[in-house]
Amino acid sequence: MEEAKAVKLYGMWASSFCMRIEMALKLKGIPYEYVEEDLGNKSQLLLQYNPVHKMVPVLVHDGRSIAESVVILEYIEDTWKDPPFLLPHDPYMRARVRFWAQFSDHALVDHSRAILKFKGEQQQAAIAEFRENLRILEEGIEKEFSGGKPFFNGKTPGLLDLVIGASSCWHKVLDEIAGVKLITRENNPIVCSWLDAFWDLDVVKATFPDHGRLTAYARRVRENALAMSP
Ligand SMILES: N[C@@H](CCC(=O)N[C@@H](CS)C(=O)NCC(=O)O)C(=O)O
Repeated sequence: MEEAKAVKLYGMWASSFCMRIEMALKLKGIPYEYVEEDLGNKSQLLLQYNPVHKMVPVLVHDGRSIAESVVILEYIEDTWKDPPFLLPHDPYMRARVRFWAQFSDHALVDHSRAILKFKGEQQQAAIAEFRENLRILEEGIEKEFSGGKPFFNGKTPGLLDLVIGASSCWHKVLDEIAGVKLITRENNPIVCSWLDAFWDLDVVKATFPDHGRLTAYARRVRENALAMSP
């Protein structure tokens, strides 16, 4: 109980950035307390813990806060040193994991947001960019992590698996909203077979929100965004 008090995660149920952290904590077996934030009415504590970005996730460990999901994942790995490991031991391969995690956040997540919030030509352009970046990612990780099976990290998922994998619950929602199939077995065989293994993990099943609830939430976000666009 004392230990559970030591780690708190400030999150929001629909945020895949927060899901990454929940999955990492569960994988590592770290007890934590989850605090749901209302992003429309952020708590004073969230503003105090993340004054720069004012975003979730924030991890608070023994009263000290850490923001930015990838920074938090690295902190978890550096602090709880027992297996399963989230990063490879070799410094070069660790750097490659960080590179692709950063690429994925910019090249996939940013375009996912655009697919959700735009329509017409802008949405079509975001879909095309997403697909092209997924192709680049698939080619890159196949070359660099082909030894890693079934995960990029090997037998157990690591930082890169969590970063790319947590977003995948949103890809299914975007398929429905945009009437497309962003990831297909035909175009993305490597990503698809890796996703099969990822979705099969108990920690993933226990963390991903209900698809219907997430889709309803996404439709509301989209309606608001479209209502505000000129
Ligand atoms: N780069 C950040 C992104 C986190 C992020 O975008 N959080 C969103 C929820 S998905 C948020 O807190 N948004 C509130 C806001 O923008 O005011 C990370 O990796 O942690």
